[in-house]
Amino acid sequence: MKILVINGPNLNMLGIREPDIYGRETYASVCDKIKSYAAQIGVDVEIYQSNHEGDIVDKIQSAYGNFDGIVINPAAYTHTSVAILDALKSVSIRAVEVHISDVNEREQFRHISYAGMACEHHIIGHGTDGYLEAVAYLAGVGE
Ligand code: CA2
Repeated sequence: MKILVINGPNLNMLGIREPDIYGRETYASVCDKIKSYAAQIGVDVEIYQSNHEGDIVDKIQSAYGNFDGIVINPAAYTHTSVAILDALKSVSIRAVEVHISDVNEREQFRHISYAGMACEHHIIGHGTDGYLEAVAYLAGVGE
């Protein structure tokens, strides 16, 4: 099984600022954690991060026919991007939305998720372990 993990803008800054909200792990260590968990459960994983909406749309489109599942944390684009929603719909690949923080307990503008409308499952506020839970969900581990 092949899973694509997509991270949106500023998530590459993890561990550098706002540790109270996003924790102290660096982006590189989160990626390592996802890769080693995926290897442990026999999943082939690719991780992609971009600060650019169109690049994320391109990456989702390129997953068509090449991946069995998408784990996506669109970061700020969660709350604004119909383009990412449409891209997820266009490829019809099973998708899971992840947010490190509990967006529903934060500002009102973070309560709307466009990308989430194309996702079958949502893992919100479980910290960076949410990525592992999303990979496990798509792989059917623990069912
Ligand atoms: O909780 C999440 O995972 C978010 O997707 C993170 C986004 C935020 O806009 C969403 O509302 C919720 C922000 C990612 C920015 O990450 C930073 C990491 C370190 C320092 C500053 C920002």
